[in-house]
Amino acid sequence: MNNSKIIKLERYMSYLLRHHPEDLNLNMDNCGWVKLDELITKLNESKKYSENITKDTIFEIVKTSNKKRFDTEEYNNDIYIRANQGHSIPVDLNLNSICPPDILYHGTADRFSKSIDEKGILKMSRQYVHLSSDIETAKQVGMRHGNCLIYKVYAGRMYREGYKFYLSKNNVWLTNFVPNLYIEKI
Ligand code: HQG
Repeated sequence: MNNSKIIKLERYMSYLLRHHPEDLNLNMDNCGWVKLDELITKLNESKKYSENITKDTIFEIVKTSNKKRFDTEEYNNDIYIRANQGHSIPVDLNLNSICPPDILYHGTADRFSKSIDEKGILKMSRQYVHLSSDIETAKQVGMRHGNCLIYKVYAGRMYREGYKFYLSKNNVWLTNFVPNLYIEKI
């Protein structure tokens, strides 16, 4: 598969595994895992792709995904795949709450700033608010929405005051809500 087809397939896998497994009638367990064989069979049956999708195609995506969006695991002789973060459907990612760095960043669009300044950073349609430990990643996330605006999040202070933080396997910081008293525009 050429690069642009791989990117398109990666995007569709994110859509399926984070938001809409029912689009291909995938059986997903409550931790977000889907059998790899089932995913491949149903992708091929969907006739969305002119080339045959194989295990190698999917493993290439898992390995080369710039954000390491997917994880695989073997259980009872079957390989399972799931998204590391970004879900809008409720899944249990089995993450333990850990102490975050003092400062994290959230990239957004400037048109959301009035509402964010008022209500804080909400998870909106996703399971968690997504934060990064570096400004560059926040910039890229924000640019997806328009004119990028970056908030500094006083995560250490939040943690000490009882808020929980989680780190996904691909190093995205997750939390349930960031009240406006812990944010500052940069
Ligand atoms: C904004 C991508 C108004 C929030 C990224 C964001 C990330 C508010 C948008 C991951 C608000 C939701 C998640 C409020 C928050 N009023 N707007 N009170 N509170 N918002 O896409 O964080 O590339 O659901 O700032 O890299 O942009 O797909 O969240 O702009 O890691 O792997 O509401 O998705 O990963 O947008 O992105 P999203 P996000 P992938």
